[in-house]
Amino acid sequence: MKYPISPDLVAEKNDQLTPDLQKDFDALGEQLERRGLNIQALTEQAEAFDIAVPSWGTGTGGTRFARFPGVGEPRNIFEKVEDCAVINQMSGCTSEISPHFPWDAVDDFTELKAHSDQYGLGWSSVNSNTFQDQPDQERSYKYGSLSHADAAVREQAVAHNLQVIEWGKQLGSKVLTVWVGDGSNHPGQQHFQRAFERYLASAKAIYQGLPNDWEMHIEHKMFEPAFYSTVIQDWGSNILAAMETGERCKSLVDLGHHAPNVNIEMIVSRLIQFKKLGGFHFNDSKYGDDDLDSGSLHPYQQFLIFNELVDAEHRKQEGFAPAYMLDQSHNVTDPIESLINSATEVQRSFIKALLVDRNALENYQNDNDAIMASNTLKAAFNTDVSPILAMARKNKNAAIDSLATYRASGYRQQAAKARPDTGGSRSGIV
Ligand code: AFD
Ligand code: MN
Ligand code: MN
Repeated sequence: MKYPISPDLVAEKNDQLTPDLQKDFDALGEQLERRGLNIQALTEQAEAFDIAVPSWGTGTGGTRFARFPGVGEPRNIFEKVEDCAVINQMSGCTSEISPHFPWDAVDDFTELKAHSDQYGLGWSSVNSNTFQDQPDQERSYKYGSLSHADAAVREQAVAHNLQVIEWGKQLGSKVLTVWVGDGSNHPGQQHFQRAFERYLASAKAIYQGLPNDWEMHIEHKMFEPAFYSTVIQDWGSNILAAMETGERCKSLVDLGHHAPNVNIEMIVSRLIQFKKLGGFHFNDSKYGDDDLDSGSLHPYQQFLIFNELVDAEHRKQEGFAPAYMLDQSHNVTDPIESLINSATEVQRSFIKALLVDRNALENYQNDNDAIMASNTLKAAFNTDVSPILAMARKNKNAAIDSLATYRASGYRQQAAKARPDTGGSRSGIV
């Protein structure tokens, strides 16, 4: 196994931090025991938790106004894999990469798979891209792709998705995620029903080419790049499309793709109930598709989402196995640091949700005791589970203090030397 950062450095830093961690861990363990919770079991759950990193998140993002690149940015998918290996080595909970095509397309996928294998990394959902024109492309997506009025454009977009599945097969992926920018900027520009009908026909054509052990995930987004209407605007359109398309077609929830203040946890519950929750793109948002770091603004909302997920697991809800992925754009931070932090924050929400006393909550709900029901959730949310997360990292030979260890390694400075800017980075675009 190959490590981008010296395991000796990680061990040395961990050794320094272990005595204090052990004290904090034991104190928390005692407290949790009084609440009927076992810290060892929780630590094992933290160790088993995994969330995929988006390949494009390893580059500095930007807005439509400007992009201010950092140093040592990955220039191709091989270098993105190396950065993902750093994130996993430090966080201990990101063992898979989600690639975006054609951005990450290579001539030899066997070579790419061998490259990721040596770092112990796998591949999660493959993402198609019909929201941009590529240089070698015959027809334009300016007015849409899977829902375009011209059948030839729709066929081209379907063919691209089928190609992405083929690439994904070579990497060992099992999920195709489809997000389209299709929509309209002016009232009257597009016939809502006809556009949706065309989308559904295209989605079915892709689904026909989906291997039996794969899922297709549809991602909704309220606006952008279309600013008046989008074809898959909300979870309603999404679940309808997933239901029409087929059993293994499910909805993907990107936290930034809803109107402000929408109750996302309830959307999650509805999707779970109808076996249509495919997965997540985690990020945080204040205004729209901000793609801010997970848990940086609304950690309670993220916890409430995990409360629904853990509840579904607790009830052994049939067919429940959502795929977790980050989808963020890092404009002012080192993307590696943001991704390490974000993965940990999502893991934190998961562990906190495991602390909820579900029997007590159910009783309070049945008794209409609103305040105690709310306090039951708050008791879990207000517990600092940092020692559990740190111990899980230590047990997996990841870094107890991920950011400090990453900074001490000098990885970014070395990358800056090894990867002079070619002006060709295609990562972190949106
Ligand atoms: C978009 C969507 C979608 C897409 C990504 C591309 O969230 O997941 O694949 O950004 O950068 O806003
Ligand atoms: Mn997304
Ligand atoms: Mn997005």
